[in-house]
Amino acid sequence: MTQKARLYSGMQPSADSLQIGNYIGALLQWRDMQDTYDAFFSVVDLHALTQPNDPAELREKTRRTAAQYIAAGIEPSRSTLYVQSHVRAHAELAWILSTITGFGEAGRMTQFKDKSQRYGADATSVGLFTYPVLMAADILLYQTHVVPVGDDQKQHVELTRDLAERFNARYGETFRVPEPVIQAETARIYDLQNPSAKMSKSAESHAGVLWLLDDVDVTAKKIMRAVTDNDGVVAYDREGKPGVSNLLTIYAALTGRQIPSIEDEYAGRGYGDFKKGLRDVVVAEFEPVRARALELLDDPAELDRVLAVNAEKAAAVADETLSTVYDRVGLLRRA
Ligand code: AQP
Repeated sequence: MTQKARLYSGMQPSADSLQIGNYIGALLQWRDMQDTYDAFFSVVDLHALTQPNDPAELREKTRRTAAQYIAAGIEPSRSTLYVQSHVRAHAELAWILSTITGFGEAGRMTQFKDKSQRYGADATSVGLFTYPVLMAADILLYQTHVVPVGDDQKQHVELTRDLAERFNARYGETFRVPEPVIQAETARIYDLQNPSAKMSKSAESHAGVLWLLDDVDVTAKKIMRAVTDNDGVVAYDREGKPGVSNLLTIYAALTGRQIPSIEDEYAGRGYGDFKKGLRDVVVAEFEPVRARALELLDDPAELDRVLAVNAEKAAAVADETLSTVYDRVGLLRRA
């Protein structure tokens, strides 16, 4: 039997619910890839610490994120679905990699530059600066072949590749150099109230965010109130008609249909009908996922047990890599 290539990806538990962009841009693709690859999906709680968090809420968000992975079809018996902090090797390898990362190199990461500018120097932590190094550790620990990510994470995967090559050149072949799989632009979802901004868990206003765990009537209302334009034509034009184009993207992604066929269906029918159609599609998609996630969250002990089993599977792989790394860099083994 040929060995499957390994895949690694993760999401931050940065909200009580995931949003439809996480679902379309990540979870649906993960679900489709989990049989082709030996897939590792992590809830990256250590990364979430780079934002201020209430400890009890972070724990709850971590469980909720894991429950939504499972509810969306990531099966813990087919994929390794675990919580990042349950595998200590992540933080340990991040330290080692930080010692071979240039200060200037880390400072060039655009996500850090954007976020640190937004927060100001005093509210910007060193953790936010080294975030991409922790991400590199996540990926390299599993000898990953492919990393499905959004376009905004491409630079972090490039850094991961550079660090892997640098380490290998300095200490001998240790890490597989991973390839990014960049999500198609057609999988990028924008805020329903501000369709020039990416939909985000940490958006300031929730009015334009479709949460997986929201009540269906809340979701329906948000879709009916989505920003469109004045020409009344259901047509895709990302520049000229960003609101309608975004709704078409969601419609197409959830139904598997091509955008022109949806445009044809709603030709001459106006935005009201189109939004009702989309509302029905989204509600039908979300309802079973929401119900399953809430059911899983009703039994946290069982969910924690599943996560613990998967953390052990992950740790077995990660510890092996870390132990090689410790030897290569010259750390004395404990007798
Ligand atoms: N709007 C989006 N459209 C398509 N894909 C998206 N993703 C996020 N937003 C969209 C994908 O979901 C995964 C989430 O990764 P993350 O939790 O590490 O953080 P993120 O990319 O920054 O996502 P958010 O929702 O915007 O979270 P916050 O607000 O916490 O930063 C990734 O695969 C991403 O591409």
